[in-house]
Amino acid sequence: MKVKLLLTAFALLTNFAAAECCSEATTKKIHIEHPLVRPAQKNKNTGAYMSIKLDCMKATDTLLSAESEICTAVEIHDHINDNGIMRMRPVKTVQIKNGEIKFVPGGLHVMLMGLKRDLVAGETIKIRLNFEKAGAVDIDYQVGNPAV
Ligand SMILES: [Cu+2]
Repeated sequence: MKVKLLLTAFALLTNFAAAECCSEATTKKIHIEHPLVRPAQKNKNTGAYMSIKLDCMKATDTLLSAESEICTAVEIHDHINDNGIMRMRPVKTVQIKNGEIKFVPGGLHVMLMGLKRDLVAGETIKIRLNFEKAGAVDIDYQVGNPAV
């Protein structure tokens, strides 16, 4: 019983130490860098890319879903190597660990399905990212072709 109590106390202490390092980083300090959506025509699908950064390396958060008025459905996709062919597949959630995760062509991306209108390079569209800790984050995505 005593041992269990000690272990609990230790767990609480270590949790506290981690929390102190990150302070509010796990809840609000989330940054979306280089948000970009590939241009595409009405009724087609397209991909959105960005880097999701957290202030603290030890902080974690999870991207639960994304939504946008611009299309009929939004999914989070990843690519898997299927016998040498890269295929997209939907993923339920994306964990952000070690402070950063990148959404890039050929990797993770936010898939905008069934565009309601043409997306033209140079314009800006809104996508909402829903995080477990940070909550809903509205981001302006530049429409343009990725460098890679
Ligand atoms: Cu996709």
